[in-house]
Amino acid sequence: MAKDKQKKVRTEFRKHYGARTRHSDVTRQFRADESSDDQRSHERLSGRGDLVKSRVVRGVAATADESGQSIVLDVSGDQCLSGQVLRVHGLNSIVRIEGGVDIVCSTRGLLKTLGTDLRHVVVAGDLVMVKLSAPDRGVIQRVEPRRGCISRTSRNRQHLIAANIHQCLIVTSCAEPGIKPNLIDRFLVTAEKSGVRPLIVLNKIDLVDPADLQPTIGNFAQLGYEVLAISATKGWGIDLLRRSLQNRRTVVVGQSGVGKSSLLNAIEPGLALRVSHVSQENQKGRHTTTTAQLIPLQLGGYVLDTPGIRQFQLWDLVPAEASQWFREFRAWADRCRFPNCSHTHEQDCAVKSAVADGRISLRRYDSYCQIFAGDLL
Ligand SMILES: Nc1nc2c(ncn2[C@@H]2O[C@H](COP(=O)(O)OP(=O)(O)O)[C@@H](O)[C@H]2O)c(=O)[nH]1
Ligand SMILES: [Mg+2]
Ligand SMILES: [Zn+2]
Repeated sequence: MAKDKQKKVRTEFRKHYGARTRHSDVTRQFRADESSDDQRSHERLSGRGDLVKSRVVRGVAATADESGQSIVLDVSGDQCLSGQVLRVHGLNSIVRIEGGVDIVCSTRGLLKTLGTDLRHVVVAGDLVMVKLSAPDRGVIQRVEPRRGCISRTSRNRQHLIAANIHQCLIVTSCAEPGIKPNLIDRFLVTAEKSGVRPLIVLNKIDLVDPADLQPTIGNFAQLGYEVLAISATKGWGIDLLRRSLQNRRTVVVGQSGVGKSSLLNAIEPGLALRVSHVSQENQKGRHTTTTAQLIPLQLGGYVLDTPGIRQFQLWDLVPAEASQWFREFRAWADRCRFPNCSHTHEQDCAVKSAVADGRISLRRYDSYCQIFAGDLL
C-alpha cells in the first residue's frame, strides 16, 4: 500500500444526472417537454450517463464501470468476502455475506470520498467485497461493476437507487382493473432500456374467460416476452411464478389494485408486509435518502422494495428515445428514408409500411405514437 501512495491514477467518471445523451435531431424537439417533466421527480430504470469527469486518485487504482456508476478499488492481498448489499442506512450498509449471514458494514474511506462526487457509493443490490472487522461487522472494500440499475430522476439529477436487478415483474390484472396493454408497453420500454429482463404477469385470470386473454398474450409472446397468467387468490400459476423468482433479484411494478400484494403473499406468506413502503419520498427540495431494500425470499432470491417505483407516473420515459426500445421496430428502422426517422410523420418510413402490412401490430404502433407524443396514460 505504501508504495501505491506514490501512484496517481487518472480515472474517468460519468455523471448520472443532468441532460441525457441525444441520439438524433428529432429528440431535441422534445427537450421542452422533458425539462418540464424534470421539475417533478421520477423513478426509472436507467440508461447510461455521460462521461463528464476525470479525477486523479492517489494511491489506489480506481475505475468506473461502463455505466460509470460504480467504483472498483484494488484490494491489496488481504482476504475479503463477497456479499451483496441489502440496504443502506446512512453511512452503514447491511450486507449479506455468502452463506447467508447479514453484517453491518461501513465503507472504506476512499470509496466515500469518491462517493461525494458519484453520489451513490453503495446502493441496494451492490455486489461487494468486504473485509471483516468483527464477526458481525465489516468494511466494504470494493463495489463490483453494476448492471440492471434502477434510478430516480429528481430535480434534473439522476439518483441510482438499486443495482444488479435481474428482472422486472410487470403485474397487470385481467379485470378490476382491466388490462392496459399500453401501460405494459411503457414498463417494457423502461425495462429494456436498462437491461432488466421484463416478465409480464396477467393476474386475476379467475375473473375472465381464458380465451379472451389469447390476443393479449399472443401480442406480447410474439415479441418474445414471457407472459404468465395467474390467479393470486386461487393459487393458479403460483408455482411457475415462484420458479421465475427463485435465485433472482426482482423488482415488482404495476398499478395499484392489480394484486401485487396478493401475489407476493401467495409466493410466501407475509412477504407483502415485508415488501411495503418504508417511507414516502419528500419530492420537494433536498435530496432525500432512498430506502430501497432487497427482501430475501425463502426459496432463494430477492424482491426489491423501493418507494414509488410502482407508480408508473414516476417512471421517466424520454419520448424520442422510445422507438429503439420497441424491439420489433429495429428490423425495419434501418430501411426508413431518414436515419433519424421518428416513424410518425415522415415519408418512406419502413416501420409505418410494416404496420400497414400487418408485420408490426397496430396496437403496439399506436402505443408507441402515444409515448412519442408525450401523452400520459
Ligand atoms: N378475483 C381475484 N382477485 C384478486 C386476485 N389477486 C388480487 N385480487 C384482489 O384484488 C384486490 C387488490 O389486490 P392487492 O394485492 O392489494 O393489489 P396491489 O394494490 O397491487 O397490491 C384485492 O381485493 C385482492 O383480493 C386474483 O387473482 N383474483
Ligand atoms: Mg399492495
Ligand atoms: Zn420510420
